[in-house]
Amino acid sequence: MKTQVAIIGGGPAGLLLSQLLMNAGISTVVLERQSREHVLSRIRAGVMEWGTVELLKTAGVSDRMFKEGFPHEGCYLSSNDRMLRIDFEHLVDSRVMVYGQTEVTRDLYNAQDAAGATVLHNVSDVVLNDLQTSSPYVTFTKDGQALRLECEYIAGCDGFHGVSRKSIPASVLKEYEKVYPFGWLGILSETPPLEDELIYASSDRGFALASMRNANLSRYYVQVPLTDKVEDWSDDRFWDAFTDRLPSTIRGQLVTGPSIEKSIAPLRSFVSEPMQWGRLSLCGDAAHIVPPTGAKGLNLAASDVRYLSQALIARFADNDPTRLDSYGADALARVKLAMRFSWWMTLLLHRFPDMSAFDLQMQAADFDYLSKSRNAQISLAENYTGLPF
Ligand code: RFL
Ligand code: PHB
Repeated sequence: MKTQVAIIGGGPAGLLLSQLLMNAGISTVVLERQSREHVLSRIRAGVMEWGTVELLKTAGVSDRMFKEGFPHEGCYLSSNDRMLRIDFEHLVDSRVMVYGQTEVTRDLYNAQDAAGATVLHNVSDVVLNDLQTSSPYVTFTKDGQALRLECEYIAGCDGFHGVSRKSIPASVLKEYEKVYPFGWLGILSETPPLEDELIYASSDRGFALASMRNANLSRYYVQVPLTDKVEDWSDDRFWDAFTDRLPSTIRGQLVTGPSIEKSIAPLRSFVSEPMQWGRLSLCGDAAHIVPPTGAKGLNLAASDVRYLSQALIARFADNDPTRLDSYGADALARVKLAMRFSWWMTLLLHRFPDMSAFDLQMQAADFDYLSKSRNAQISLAENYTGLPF
């Protein structure tokens, strides 16, 4: 098999890259380890920066999102009983779109089908070869058959546990990581959302987040110790803990019901450098992970794809390799800013097990400053709705 760009991983980053490149007349093959059903069963992100929304529009996959998604012009932060609304619209003239990652991925699969894309599922033994030459290739197994895909460039969009990052020699890779001493227990429930906008709730009992998917589908999270298992959390226990962390003024609004999904995700910040090595470019979770507090994971994947698609299009359409040469550095600079924001928002809102009385005072002062300073709110709004490219 032969293509111009081999894409490892058929999650949102890989599919979006494939769609943008195909729209520009560049051939792609996507290799995905899982089945399509499996990829579409993963419940993940829910909030998109407007830059991500615009990129999906450019890719021609935004019709359903504009019909079924919910633009939000603000969000709430609370600290015990204090509630603060961050007004994106007035502070930075921007907004976000609430539309599930699962739906984005579904829209991308449908668009790829319509474009006649080659997306191979259930592939295994993916190995990237000759990355430092102008004719790299990928070997893999599909339906018991050993196959070889020749290409000009490889995009590693295979998530945190993929093979792409590991194909860069350890002597070249630098990795920076912070593992947080807690996770998020998330549930989906067919109940009306607590509020019209998201609530990031900090309290003496820990953090909670009230998010949503649609008018009758809520997505709620609570901070839990890393040692907890999903089986430890009955629905009743979840609702008690969640309610307890909300400002008392809004507790009465909460509608509870059975959970239809429940999972725990550990929180970490991770970035590896370089994001590019020879003919391999990494995109999305393959190169970096952020804690979900700032809602940046999917948005960073989209941001990388934006830089890489433009660079590859310049390379193939205008024979201009300069943007491709600087892809790693360009993408990484924006990644680091979003990592800083996600880390800061995590520190602002969570209870860490080892917090001293001083740490607690400073965290409370951070919230107080945010509630009193329009400049601090502008900074939060600017970062949350998405920094420029
Ligand atoms: P993905 O989605 O992990 O896709 C990678 C794909 O590669 C495949 N793969 C391989 N394929 C071939 N060969 C191999 N050897 C392979 N190894 C892996 C995998 O099967 C998979 O299909 O990475 P991608 O595309 O970079 O997308 C990143 C996003 O999925 C991720 O950043 C977000 O979900 C993070 N995230 C959030 N991001 C936001 O922007 N806003 C949010 O509100 C938000 N909330 C969240 C989140 C992530 C969460 N969890 C569970 C980690 C909430 C949660 C709870
Ligand atoms: C979600 O709806 O899943 C969600 C929203 C905002 C976040 C994280 C997750 O910061």
